[in-house]
Amino acid sequence: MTQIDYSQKIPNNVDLSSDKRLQRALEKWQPNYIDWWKSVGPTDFNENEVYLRTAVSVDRDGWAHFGYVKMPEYRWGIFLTPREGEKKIGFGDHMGEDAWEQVPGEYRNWLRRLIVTQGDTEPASVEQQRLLGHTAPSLYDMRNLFQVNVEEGRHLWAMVYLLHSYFGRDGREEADELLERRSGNPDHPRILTTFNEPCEDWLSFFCFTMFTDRDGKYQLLSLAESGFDPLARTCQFMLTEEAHHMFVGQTGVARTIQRTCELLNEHDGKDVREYGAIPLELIQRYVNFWSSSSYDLFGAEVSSNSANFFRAGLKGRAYEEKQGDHRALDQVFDMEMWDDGKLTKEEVPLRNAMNEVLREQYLEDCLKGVEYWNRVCERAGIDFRFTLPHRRFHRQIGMYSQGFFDPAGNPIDEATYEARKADWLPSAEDRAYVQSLMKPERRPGHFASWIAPPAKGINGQPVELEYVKLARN
Ligand code: BYC
Ligand code: FE
Ligand code: FE
Repeated sequence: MTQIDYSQKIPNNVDLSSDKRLQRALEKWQPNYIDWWKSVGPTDFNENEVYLRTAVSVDRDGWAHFGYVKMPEYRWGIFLTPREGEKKIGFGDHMGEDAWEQVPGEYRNWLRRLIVTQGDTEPASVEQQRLLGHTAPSLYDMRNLFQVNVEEGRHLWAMVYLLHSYFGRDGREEADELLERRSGNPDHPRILTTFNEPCEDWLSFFCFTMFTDRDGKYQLLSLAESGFDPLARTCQFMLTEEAHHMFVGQTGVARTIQRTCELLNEHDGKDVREYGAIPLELIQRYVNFWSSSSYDLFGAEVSSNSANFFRAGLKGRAYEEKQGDHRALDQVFDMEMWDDGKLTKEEVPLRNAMNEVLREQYLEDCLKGVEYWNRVCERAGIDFRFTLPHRRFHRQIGMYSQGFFDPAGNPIDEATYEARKADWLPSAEDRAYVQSLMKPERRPGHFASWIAPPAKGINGQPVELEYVKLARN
């Protein structure tokens, strides 16, 4: 029952072959997807064998198979966590009613919008990362990049399945448009801010997978609570893949820090740039940029959209079962409002604060990652400590975007902000320096100057494995 049918053109565990219309529609979308992959997915390397994991079952244990595949031949498929007994809606006004197997008519537009927004981020990230294969600091890292890319491709499939299967003609149109918008294209951009930012070096990639993929984790957790059961089960399975993406980010930054610490110790605190590594302060500025950009992805602090999604039972909190009152009807949230140039406390109806609730859950998780980086410094005997910028720092979305704040969240005036900006966010010079280090290292088991090797390889394989087989001629 949980086995995935790989004899089909589109591997799936949703019995696709029993619905010929749906199957035909998806098989029609499939070549457009492959065209999209070839034209704006990873440049080159599509002919190379990559040591990738592919989902072969939706069981918790042993769900993945590892082996060499060429990326365009990756078996992108449709996998939902199996249904468990009688599912009930777990929050909002419909709490306790049977979960929906079909789209409830009154919520159709909201639901479609949530699915489209989620779906849009997946191909966007692949587009953002398309050039990075050329400058990979090792074959191990190159493989991780491609693993993330193929799985984001699969996440797009996951949302396209829902659109095709449950939203009829407009769902099919939305699915086509998911292949038409382009990250960073001013005329036809991706929907959310962070997914239009350039991601042109590996420090950005690691920060992106640390912070932006982690937004993905929290959005998926909240959608995995959905009363629309097909969405909930789709997101549950996506979360199993997501863990590796954040591992890539967290350990990628940690290995960069470790390399810098080693050089600081070897050369007695000299400027590590002389040895081709990245100064810790510069890493902090990248952390500040990508984390704050990712804070924006939770939307405005006070949001009637978020109240509607919650009320309707479409989008809950992460780990809803651990929350107190699942209706959240009479509770309030103590919000720090930025109002007319001042911070004031105000009680906001909890449902209207759901974006902020989720952002708080996310911030706690990010903090653990930062603590992990600080243990790297500590173990090396280096004084430096990383910090997570305050949720008010450097925002483009929500009420704090109206003011200026330092990384600790203190209000400051614009002149001070402008004067200190280069201490807090990557400057053009920082970016140029990081870019100058982006020289490919393609010998198995070797690593670029700026990054330490990982503690272990992928799937119990040695670090020296030829994770991507590059043609030698
Ligand atoms: N950029 O009421 P508000 C992932 C818009 S990442 C641009 O606060 P709401 C992944 C908003 O659309 C997870 N626009 O919004 C990671 C609205 O527009 P309209 C992706 C923004 O709806 C790495 C207006 O501002 N999943 O999976 O409460 C690699 C008012 O805003 C932004 C989801 O996002 C922004 N940052 O909250 C690969 C889940 N923020 O209506 C993949 C689905 C807000 O005025 N999405 N706006 O035209 C949602 O749940 C919600 O749409 C949001 C926004 C939380 C994003
Ligand atoms: Fe994803
Ligand atoms: Fe991801």
